[in-house]
Amino acid sequence: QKEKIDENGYILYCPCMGRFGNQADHFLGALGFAKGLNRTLVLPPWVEYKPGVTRSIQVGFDTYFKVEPLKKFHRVMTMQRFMDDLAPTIWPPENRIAFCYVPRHNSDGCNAKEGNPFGPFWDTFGVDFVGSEFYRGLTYDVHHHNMADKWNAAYPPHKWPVLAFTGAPASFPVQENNRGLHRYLEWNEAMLSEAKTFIATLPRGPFIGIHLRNGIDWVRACEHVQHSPNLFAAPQCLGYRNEHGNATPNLCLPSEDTIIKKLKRVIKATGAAAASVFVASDNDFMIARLTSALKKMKVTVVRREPSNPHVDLAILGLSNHFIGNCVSSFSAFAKRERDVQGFPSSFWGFPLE
Ligand code: GFB
Repeated sequence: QKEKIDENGYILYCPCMGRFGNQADHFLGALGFAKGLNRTLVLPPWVEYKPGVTRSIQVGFDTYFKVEPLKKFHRVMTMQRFMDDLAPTIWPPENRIAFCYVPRHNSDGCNAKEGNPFGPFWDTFGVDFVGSEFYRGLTYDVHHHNMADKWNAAYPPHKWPVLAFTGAPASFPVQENNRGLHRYLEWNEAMLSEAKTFIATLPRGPFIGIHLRNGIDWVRACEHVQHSPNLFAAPQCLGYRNEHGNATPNLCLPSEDTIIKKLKRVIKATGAAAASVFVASDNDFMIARLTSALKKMKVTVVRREPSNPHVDLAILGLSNHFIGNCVSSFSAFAKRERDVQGFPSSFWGFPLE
């Protein structure tokens, strides 16, 4: 069955910044934005990068998530469906205008396809742009200043059925008002089943899920923490106005001592029943060191192989307690997913010492 046309128009965008955690933050913002403007949100594929491959790879939104639950909040459809069913009529090639805040790449246009992942993203759907539109003065914060009315006055849907954004129409990290939208973002059955299959291999009893973000890119990023008191996802623990302090090196890249102490405390609090620790990491899983440190507590420390970021997140989401990295948007995904379900979480190095 073909999709019916939404007279209120559509929002398209490229999740062109960062990897999964960044894109997920942006997704929640874009969802809130589309709801504010009352336009259907076209669900973009996730942009992924494979080692040794120069062009980004686009992975369908529904490869990981269910589409239906999002509809409880707002009208959405996948980009593939939009391009197949609707674009030929409401967004023909000669009408494809790219939206951006200001001109990009020292030019007079949005250059929406300039660079990676920009070009490969739109190429996936055979989209070329014939012009640019700058929306200087408008913001994505539809929760204040009648911003949605301003957008709709500037771009009425009958004249502008499609707003196609060069980057996500959202802030990073996710705006506080949009965090709760995570409740509509559910893993699909395939992802849940992979997570549950792994959990079934763990020793019987509660397990603690931990995220160790410690790859070289992260080590480098954390060097800037002194000058960025609310770096990346840090508002999730420090507060959006740094109510709970400024980011420290140990919050960004916790020491082994911090990790072990926190883990022991959480295991004790979970009760003698805590049977295992599931480690998700992009680099150093610390399996041997954690195993030896937790020996007396009779806790098994495990990882999942092969490593898969989405399955790791789905497992972290289902753990009895989650300990994450406050600064990482990857950790932030698990934290939000758990928050909306009332599951407990904590962060390395927080509260600040
Ligand atoms: O998700 P993400 O935007 O979070 O990027 P941050 C980190 C990526 O590293 C993930 C991999 O999307 C995964 O591909 N990764 C991290 C992991 N932790 C794990 C894990 O536990 N398991 C697996 N399988 N993979 C930001 C970037 O990362 O870091 C920024 O998005 C920038 O662009 C900054 O590069 C330094 O917020 O942690």
